[in-house]
Amino acid sequence: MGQYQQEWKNLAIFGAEPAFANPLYVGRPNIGNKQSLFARIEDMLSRRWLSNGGPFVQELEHRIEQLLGVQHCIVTCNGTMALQIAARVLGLEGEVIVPSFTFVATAHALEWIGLTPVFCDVDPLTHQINPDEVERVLSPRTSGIVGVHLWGRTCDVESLEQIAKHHSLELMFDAAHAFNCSRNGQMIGNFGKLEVLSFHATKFFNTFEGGAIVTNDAAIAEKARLMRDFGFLATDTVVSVGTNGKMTEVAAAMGLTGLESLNHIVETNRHNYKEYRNALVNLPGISILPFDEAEQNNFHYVIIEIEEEVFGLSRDQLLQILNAEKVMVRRYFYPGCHRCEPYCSSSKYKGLLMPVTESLSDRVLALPNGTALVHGDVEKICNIIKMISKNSQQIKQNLIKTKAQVSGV
Ligand code: T4K
Repeated sequence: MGQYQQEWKNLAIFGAEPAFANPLYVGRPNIGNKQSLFARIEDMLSRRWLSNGGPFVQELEHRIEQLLGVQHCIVTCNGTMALQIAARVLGLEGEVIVPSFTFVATAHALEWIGLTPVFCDVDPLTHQINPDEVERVLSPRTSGIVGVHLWGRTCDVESLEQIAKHHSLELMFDAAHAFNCSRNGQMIGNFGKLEVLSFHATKFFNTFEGGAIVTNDAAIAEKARLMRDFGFLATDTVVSVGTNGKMTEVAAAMGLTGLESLNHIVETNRHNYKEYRNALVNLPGISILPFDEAEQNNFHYVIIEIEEEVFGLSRDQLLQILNAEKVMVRRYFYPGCHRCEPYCSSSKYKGLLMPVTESLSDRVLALPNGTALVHGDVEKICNIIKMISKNSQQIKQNLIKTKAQVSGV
């Protein structure tokens, strides 16, 4: 399979058989040891304790606190709910600044609870929230900033801390991509007032659906625990408004099982990322987003940028060609939150331009990674991309011809 060679005429987009029999997905879940999971589920069923702060949830919170060196972990039913609870715990009101180049949940979580997400642009090299842009969109109505550690690379925490301090703003982080990552040797989870994690099925580490708020502030942790459970302090004692953000025992069982395989997942991701990097690094018109290897990384998101003029094909053409080969690359996070509903149709956001976000969301592709890939898959994907690069002009002309034939022009 490693020797896989393909002629451009034999691309599936021109009618040949796809290179892969089964689709290779970005976000294919990493599954730990099944026997270990089944044993935990057996325990859970025997004790008939399925939710509401059961032993697996407590153990998972403890394990995550240890792993991240953080004092409090409050696990939730998903990352979006954790963001909503977090924003309420911090008492955010009015406007909250978020990068536009992120998964739409970062903005929706705020909008959902009646806040106004104010979008700012990102840095073209790192893709992270740009502190200068944060300052540019500040207003008297701003109450907080949600930094995002996009792709598990970390954002400029120190500059955001300075801005937050200077303007008396709350600062929290959407660390949905950054579980088990560090910044300057400090684990993500320890920055801002709190950080939010996602343990969705497609993430590096999953609990089917799940998330967490992590913080070193005991008062914040206490409020978050109450809000996660309808505001119940004890049986029959409701002391605050709350919601149902609880994680189930079966989700926590999946998490505890996943933690046992964490090193294996990181090593697999690192190996795949390096293979992609070595194969694609010198391809004209393709650049691969680096990881800072002095830090701890999960190596989950392998991100490439396509410069159409140099590569010879657009990002969307490359996506179509690879998808036809059953390599299900994704154009995360197209088209940028400010160009999604309800924001793009709202008068509040009229005329909003985010040049870097718009350019990146037209250039970026996420490649498959994780333990679902088998030996040889990455090499085969890279060989296809190399062949496309070498023959981009003929492929482009034939794509145009094929399109013309299909539309009968
Ligand atoms: N903040 C950020 C920065 C985030 O990225 C996210 C979530 C959140 C906040 C919110 O956290 P959660 O509330 O989700 O915990 C996926 C995930 O649904 C989403 O969790 C994630 N970010 C986002 C980056 O990716 P989609 O729309 O790409 O999902 P979908 O269904 O297209 O799945 C992606 C691929 O994964 C599919 O092509 C197939 C594969 N897949 C998926 C599932 C669920 C599988 O192979 N097996 C599976 O079980 O959003």
